[in-house]
Amino acid sequence: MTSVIDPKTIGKPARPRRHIRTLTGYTPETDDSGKEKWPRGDESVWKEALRSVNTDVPSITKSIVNHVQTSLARQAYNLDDLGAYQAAALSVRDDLILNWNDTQIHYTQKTPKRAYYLSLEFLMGRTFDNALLNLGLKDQYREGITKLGFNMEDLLEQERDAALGNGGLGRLAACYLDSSASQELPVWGYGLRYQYGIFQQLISPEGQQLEQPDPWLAGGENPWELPRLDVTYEVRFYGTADRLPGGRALWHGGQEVLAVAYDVMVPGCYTKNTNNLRLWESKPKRGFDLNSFNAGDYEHAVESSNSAAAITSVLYPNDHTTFGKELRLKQQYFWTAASLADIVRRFKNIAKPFSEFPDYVAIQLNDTHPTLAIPELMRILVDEEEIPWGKAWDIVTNTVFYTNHTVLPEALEKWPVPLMEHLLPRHMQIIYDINLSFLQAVEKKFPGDRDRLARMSLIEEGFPKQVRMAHLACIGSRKVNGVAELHSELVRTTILKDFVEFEGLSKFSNVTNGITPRRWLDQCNPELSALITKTLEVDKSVWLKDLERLKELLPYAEDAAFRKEWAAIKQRNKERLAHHVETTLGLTVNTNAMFDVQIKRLHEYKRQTLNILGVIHRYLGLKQMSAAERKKVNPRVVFFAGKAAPGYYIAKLTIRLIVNAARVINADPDTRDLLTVYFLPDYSVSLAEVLIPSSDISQHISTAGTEASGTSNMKFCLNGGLLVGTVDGANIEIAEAVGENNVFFFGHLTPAVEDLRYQHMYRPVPVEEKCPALANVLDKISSGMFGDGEVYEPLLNTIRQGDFYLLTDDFDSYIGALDMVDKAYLDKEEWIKKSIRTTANMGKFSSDRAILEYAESFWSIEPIKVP
Ligand code: NBG
Repeated sequence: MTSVIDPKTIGKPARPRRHIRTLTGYTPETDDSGKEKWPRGDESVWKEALRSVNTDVPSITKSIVNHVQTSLARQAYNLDDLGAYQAAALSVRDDLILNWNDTQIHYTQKTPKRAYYLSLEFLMGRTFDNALLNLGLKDQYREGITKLGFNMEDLLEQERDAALGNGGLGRLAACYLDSSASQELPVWGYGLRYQYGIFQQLISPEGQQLEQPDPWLAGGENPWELPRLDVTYEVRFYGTADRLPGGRALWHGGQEVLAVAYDVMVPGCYTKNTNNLRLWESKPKRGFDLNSFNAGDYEHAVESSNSAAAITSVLYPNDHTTFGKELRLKQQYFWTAASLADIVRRFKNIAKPFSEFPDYVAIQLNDTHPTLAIPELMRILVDEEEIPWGKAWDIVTNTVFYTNHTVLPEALEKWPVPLMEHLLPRHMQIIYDINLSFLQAVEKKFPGDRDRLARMSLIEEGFPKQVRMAHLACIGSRKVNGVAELHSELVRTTILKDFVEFEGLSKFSNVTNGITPRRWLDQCNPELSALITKTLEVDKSVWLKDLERLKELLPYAEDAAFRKEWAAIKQRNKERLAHHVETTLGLTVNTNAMFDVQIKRLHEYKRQTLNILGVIHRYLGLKQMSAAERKKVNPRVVFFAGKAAPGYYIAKLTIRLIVNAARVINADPDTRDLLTVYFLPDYSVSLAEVLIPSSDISQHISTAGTEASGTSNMKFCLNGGLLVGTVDGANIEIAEAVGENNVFFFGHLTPAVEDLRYQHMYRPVPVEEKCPALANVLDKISSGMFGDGEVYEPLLNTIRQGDFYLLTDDFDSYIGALDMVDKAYLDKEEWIKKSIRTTANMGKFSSDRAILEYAESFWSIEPIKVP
């Protein structure tokens, strides 16, 4: 049969296709008496064959072996750890699918209001262990795996991290998914299925960061996702938008690509509820661009099919910077368009008028990356559903919510108008239309205030003009929030001040970030989790879902036997980390020393540089001491880990300095029992899971007012590590919760920062005068103590001149704080008490609390338990 295409239809938007659902959403029909009808075949034969989750060891081993035989086509003779992991993972996947299916059907039947979390990044890490713990099947699987002749820990190590994120923002999204499922909330995530996640970091012999692609899907099938080749949408780029009468427009021509869904199962903790993370992959539409194909331009057609596949090929590895790259904007539109098409389709299935859309749908924008959801929803409502502009705007602004994750100017997204006009002509029209009525309203409230209009406009004047995405996200949303108290205050008083004055304070609020205690305590620190369960005398599912229960540990700080157990667990976690370093890097770590950890993206504002300069200062001090003096010193091991954006020259120099300083310091026989430094390459979620439980102290030392929240600070404290930090982000709330005497604060406060920067600029004081100790460290680096000093000049000059991140202002008090740490650590019993009290007071920082705040205060959704 030949297919015939009407040439007139080429390049025109297709008529909306009725979506045929095959896997999710089927609901039973009822007969005349209202009884559910069995859809086909013999009901009893079906029911006999249906299975439920395998919970006993024999059915688990049976299922694993079945996958060895069939899915892997292997036998006991040729099964290695990787194969055994794959078979076990497929077996767990089967169980997850059962729960997932029941959950989706239940939601479809009950039609609750749902929330959709749109995030360009989901930093999930490994799934196997987490799934087993949430299903409550870890012990059974361990037993089964042992009986089959394998070791659980070895199999867990086989899994590759799903690293579809840069750092905190993506990991937060992953924690929120876990909490949504665990709290039985109908929440779906939407993201992109990148072929390459965050790059792998290698360190060259000179100490340079090198980047290598992360083909995380290359190992074959990913058991944690379900390809949904039947769920596809067409997404258009470029072309022309012709305005029609009545405010509508027809957008046609250009390039059309296909979005294909991959569903990732997100199991809740000790509940059947298993939510969905839908990731989109781009594919060429019918393999070719029909426009070019029809015009006889075969080569261009093939080229454009490559460019379709490129859209979801790689995660952009920049954290806190934007580059205005066309492909990045394509990613953003591709993902929001596919997600909205899917959301609208699901809404239309329940056959309600669009005026009720906000009663069924809440859309959360994770930072400005998905802001195009606002004009895209307007386009769908106005152009496709023929809803009048004003009504459509009401629907949008009652559906969308926006979370801001940074006030750093370099991270606030702006897109050049010419690029937008070219790539998304219809959206640019919509943005202009929104802007006009918005500015008219502002003018009405503040007549004649032209500066204000210029400041608030969605369009920033300049060459080229730029679209300010944060402004669009703000005016298109029902609520705007920051991620910690201080940060939300800064959002209200700095970047969105004008909007607060125009729209009123009540639209702007705060939801302090949280972390999931399932992964960040139960999974990464099983011994501590077991001790807590034993001590609280409740099932662990209880306190893991109600983290405030940790408060009940407080009295045990006074119990010497409990303290001993607590300290022994910390010690074993230190040994676990030491073992990891030994096996991966071949280095021996002194586990009798204090472990001091700073792990996060490399960024000037996070001030890893301050840390390494402090380490060098300590080293120089040790070198000057007599043997007797050294005996009194508290031995310390300092760990660093983190990736720098590939184009971030200064951050890469910091890595180089850390690596080379470590080399010199660790080799010095005078000091190496007292101070060693490690840079652990290729930081990941899995590496964090080993590092975090082992810390005595961790460092969160950003310049005041720059770190929106931070979430690793919460993870360390939950695991009984003490915090060294500046008065910034969530550090402040952590100190409030655990007590200021249990944290080590230093540095200037946020209100002082602007003045200090002014001083640096207009009344500079040489570092030699201002901070001689720091000047001495800088001199030693320049003079070649850690290899060619010239190499580091650009880094050192950022401190000597301008010093935007205030290292010269904070260095002395930083060293002072570390001295306090040394003193406090001498009193071991008191230290352990601090550690216990810290953990006990971390209940607030569960992501369950955070997600419930979103659900109740913003989305108005309720838990819905799957029976
Ligand atoms: C980051 C902030 C962190 C915060 C996470 C999660 C961006 C743009 N922001 O402080 O820097 O913890 O978001 O909210 O990645």
